[in-house]
Amino acid sequence: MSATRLELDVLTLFPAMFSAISDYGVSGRALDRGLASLQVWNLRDFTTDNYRTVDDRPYGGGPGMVMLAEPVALAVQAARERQKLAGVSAPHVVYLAPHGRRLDHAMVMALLSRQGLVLLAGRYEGVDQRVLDSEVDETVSIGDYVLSGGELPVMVLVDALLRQLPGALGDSQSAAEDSFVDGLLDYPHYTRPEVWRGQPVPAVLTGGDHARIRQWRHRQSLLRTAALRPDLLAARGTSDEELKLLVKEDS
Ligand code: 9D3
Repeated sequence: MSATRLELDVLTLFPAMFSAISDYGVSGRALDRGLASLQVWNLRDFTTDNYRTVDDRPYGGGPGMVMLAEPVALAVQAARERQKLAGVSAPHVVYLAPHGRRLDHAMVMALLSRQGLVLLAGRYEGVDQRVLDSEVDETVSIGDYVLSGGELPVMVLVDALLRQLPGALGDSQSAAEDSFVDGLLDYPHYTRPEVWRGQPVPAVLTGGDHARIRQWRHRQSLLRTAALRPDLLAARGTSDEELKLLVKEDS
């Protein structure tokens, strides 16, 4: 038994945007290493008229345009067929839209437990509801602000997924040590020089006592979370050991 690679299909009107995740950094490396496979489909290639039309005016009137159901349905079908050839019989279909459930770390991990994902990025005012009703399993938002389309949200989600795959991060990093995994914000970081414009690095970090360093960082994470995100701290609670750490001034 070995972990099988994550199969990802993206449906978009702007496939070129996805070089931002396939060609750079941790996400690009994860794909190069074959930890996941990413197929990007151009919805315009699934149009059925000579003008390659992908949108039309909304029934009932109102501003903007709506993406046609048929090209989306044909693209979802193509993605399902590719996933089947890759060994995924029933991929989870996710639509990125402002009305979706807000993405968080728990949702990333839940989506990661799927063998395959089909990710639909909308443009204009959205996609004809009928194809969403018949093809989409889950609708996801990345936060309460208005973007120009679903491509950046798809890339945010794919980046968050790929960095969790075993082998995606370098030896010195670990997804398990990421902020949010234990419900706390990250501690502050320092690098050379040891004194910069009169400001020294906290002495504990240059002292070589690794148990003390670990305690100091844990305390800094607790203090930062309490100050900046009390909601996160309330949600996870605080252990007796952590309360002791907080009052202990010299750690
Ligand atoms: C006035 C109604 N608008 C909804 C807030 C229309 C609308 C605006 C922007 C419909 C789609 C979009 C494009 N946004 C996305 O596709 C999107 C998105 C976002 O804008 N914010 C946070 N998460 C997401 S996921 C997809």
